[in-house]
Amino acid sequence: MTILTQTCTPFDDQKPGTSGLRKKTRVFMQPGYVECFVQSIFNAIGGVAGKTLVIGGDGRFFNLEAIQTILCMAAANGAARAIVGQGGLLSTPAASHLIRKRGADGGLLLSASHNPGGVNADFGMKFNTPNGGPAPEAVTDAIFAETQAITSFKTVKSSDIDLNTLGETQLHATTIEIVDPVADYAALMQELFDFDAIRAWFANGKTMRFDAMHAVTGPYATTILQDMLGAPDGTVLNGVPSVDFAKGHPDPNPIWAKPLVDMVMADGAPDFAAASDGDGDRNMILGRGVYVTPSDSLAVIAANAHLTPGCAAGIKGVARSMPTSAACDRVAEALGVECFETPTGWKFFGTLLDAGRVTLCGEESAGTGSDHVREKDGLWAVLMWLNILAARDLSVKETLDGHWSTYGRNYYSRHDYEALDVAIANDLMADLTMDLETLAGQQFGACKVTYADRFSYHDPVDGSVSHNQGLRINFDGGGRAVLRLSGTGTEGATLRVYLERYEPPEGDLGIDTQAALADLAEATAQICGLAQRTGRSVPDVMT
Ligand code: VG1
Ligand code: CO
Repeated sequence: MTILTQTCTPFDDQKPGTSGLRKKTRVFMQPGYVECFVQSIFNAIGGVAGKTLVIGGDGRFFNLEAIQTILCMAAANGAARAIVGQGGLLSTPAASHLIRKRGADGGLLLSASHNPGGVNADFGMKFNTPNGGPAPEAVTDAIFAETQAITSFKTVKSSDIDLNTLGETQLHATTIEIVDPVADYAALMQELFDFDAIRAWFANGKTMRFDAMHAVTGPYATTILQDMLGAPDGTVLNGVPSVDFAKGHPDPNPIWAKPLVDMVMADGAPDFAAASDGDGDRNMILGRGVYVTPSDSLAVIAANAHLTPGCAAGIKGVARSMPTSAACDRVAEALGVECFETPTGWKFFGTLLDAGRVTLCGEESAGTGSDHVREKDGLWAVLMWLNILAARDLSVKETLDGHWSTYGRNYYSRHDYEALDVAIANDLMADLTMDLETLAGQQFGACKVTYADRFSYHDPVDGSVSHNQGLRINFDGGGRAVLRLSGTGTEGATLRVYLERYEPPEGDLGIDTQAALADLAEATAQICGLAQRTGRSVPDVMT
């Protein structure tokens, strides 16, 4: 088989964001585009000769084509083995587990996560390192540098590899191994959670709905919840992955998973409901009549994790992204364990997890996970909740109310302003950055700024520093607003405004969230001149 060296043009793109490269699908479909990025990854990690790679994606449009391209390039670049999920499928957490379990040298994960899929929607690709986690900044910077200089890639010509039949085939000197995408992951979940207790919970007539949103978790949830845990058929909704997620937006939040939220708020609601995103790393937790914010979910998990076999010895520490609410900080304090505040993006948890400093991690954007893998894990969070509910014999609402009456409540909401003009959004952030120091002591409506700063992170494990990770405005009385620009959007700029206010256990724990944060939202809009600059007075999405 001849190895072909073909020319390509360097990228003129901006730097990949928090989760690798995300673009319109048609951008990825341009001849040589995937090749250029993949060769850049290979070059940046010192080549793949003799190495083992895990490859899989969330099944969206172009997943299979991209995998065929990658396999030809892996063969041309001398990879020893490519482990591929059957049908090209691997959820992000399952891929993370497979990389770790098989001692692979890394993985290529194909997904644009919660972004819509289809020829006119989004596609994405990222590299995970041998620890199973998303590449840290040093590696993504090296990949980016390669994309700016690359002039050629290596490939072989081959007819399509059969991705549907389990077993091994050979492509040039590379062994291609097709594996069941669910089996290893399901076995890991069985080790971490008390499946007998959860099975008994279902057997006692408790009900659940899991919305896979036509994305990758369908097969995982069906196997684990229905086949292994005995939940009746019909527990998993939208469980067959589709290339365009049935034209939906596979983002498990109250906007995009509204039918599920409506279901738990209506008569005849199930005891528990949950959803996951395109690639299976996010989660939404619901109970009868109640939505649990991701920040609260992390805190509840931290307070109860010891009830599950995987965390029976207690947790070592907790880490949360900076914009995530401080609800888990209070639990960490009560448990006497460390709590870390990291920049947005799972890659920043990797060093803490590898060093054994933390057991649990979470982000306000519906990401929760633990040291069992190096990605956030949607189904893991769902099983964690099921295990807690079964162990405590409480409803979701009782669990949450009990938590607040012990620790107090961090009212929390994120307001997203999407598809803004990039220059306007950049100017807003730049001007606010300039003004930060002058804000202290100023009154905006009902709120007075105490201090404001720009978040830089000093990794306590490897000493690396990441600057410019969001603007923080703190208000009298403990309220807080955080502003940052999204690194995962594919259209214009997305401004995220994160609002938070703490109410102690003896305070009013039953206020409507948006009402509780209205003054803070108003003050923040005034501070950054939101309406004048963007012409927007209401966010596109509030979670
Ligand atoms: C968003 C979230 C962030 C998350 C990232 C990837 O990033 O805010 O918390 O880690 O998506 O999640 P940004 O830069 O758009 O705010 V996933 O499920 O899309 O891999
Ligand atoms: Co995701």
